[in-house]
Amino acid sequence: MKIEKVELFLCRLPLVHFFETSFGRSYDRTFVLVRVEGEGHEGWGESVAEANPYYSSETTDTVWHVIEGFLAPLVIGQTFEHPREVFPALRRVRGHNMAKAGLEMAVWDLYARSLGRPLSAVLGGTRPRISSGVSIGIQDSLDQLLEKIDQELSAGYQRIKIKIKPGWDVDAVERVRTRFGKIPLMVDANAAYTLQDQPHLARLDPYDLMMIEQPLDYDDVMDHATLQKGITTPICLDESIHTVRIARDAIEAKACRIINIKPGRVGGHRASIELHDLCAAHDIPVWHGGMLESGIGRAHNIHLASLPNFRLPGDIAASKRYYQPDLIEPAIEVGADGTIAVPQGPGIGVNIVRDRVNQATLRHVTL
Ligand code: OSB
Ligand code: MG
Repeated sequence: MKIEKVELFLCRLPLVHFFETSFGRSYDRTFVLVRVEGEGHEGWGESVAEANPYYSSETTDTVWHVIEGFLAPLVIGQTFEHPREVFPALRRVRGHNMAKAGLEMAVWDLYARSLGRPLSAVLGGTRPRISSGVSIGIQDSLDQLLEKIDQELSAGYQRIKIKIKPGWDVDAVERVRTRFGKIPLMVDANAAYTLQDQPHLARLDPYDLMMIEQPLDYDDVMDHATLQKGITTPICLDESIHTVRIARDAIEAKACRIINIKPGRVGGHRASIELHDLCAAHDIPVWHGGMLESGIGRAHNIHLASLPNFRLPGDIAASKRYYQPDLIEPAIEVGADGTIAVPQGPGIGVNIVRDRVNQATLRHVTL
């Protein structure tokens, strides 16, 4: 399959509801879409970098710069037998996994479309529906948080994740448990604590949380291993897992019992499959994270989450929780049982509404 053309779209969409984590509140989402063309087919990817370097050091501007200047020239005019060859072809460029993933995932879509097969089948997915959970940001009050959780449970979601930070943690969990009992519940700290907070984090242990996600720094492994020895709540790593190699080290060091896979963080579908397989071999359950993607990135996530070791509900929820309207038709919907159907059409299996993409576009380039 020859890659003939790469297009980038810098887009911005307003969020249906603001989203607050330990590093701040956002009311909209800026992201880069990647469209590739080859041999009469197209493919779409979405880079999960945000406008600011708070979750990750990459931003929409670095993604643009790196794809335009360094990654696109490594694929345009090249022929790939299979999309698994793309990530290794980008190896000269160190890091910039979110930029690589946007491009690499577009080529997987292109390839699956050219075969007329759903992306999940090409990735090795085995389930027709995936389990869906929600990630609920920090709210203005605990009452508002309880209200939101109530709505999401009524909508059928299979697990609730709440964002925590110092000052919004043990009390929030206490209120949620008192009100909702034994629901599947977890927390995500987005690196808001240090090892010195261990006694405080141990106060979460009695609440029987499924896990605490990324309590310590974004580039740390060993402090997490120390922390895990001192608390009973399982640690799940998100930000720290930049590569399959770091995951291997983290598992070896017992720094986590669960791993969150986001293809954008590790460089795309190929690296995600390797990470998935590594975790399966060590009996580490994985789940699919989310980055407030539009329907394009979300559709990719659904296909990947159909692989067998995605044993826990992920942060992949209905389009209407994020964007109204979404960039795709039909919108992603969640059934009353809290599952999402894996689209069965070719590639990512959703239609991209070009008028909506154009409306959301701030900048465009054809390479
Ligand atoms: O840490 O998982 C995270 C969103 C943006 C950046 C980081 C994270 C998140 C989420 C949202 O938790 C998950 C979603 O897309 O619903
Ligand atoms: Mg997280």
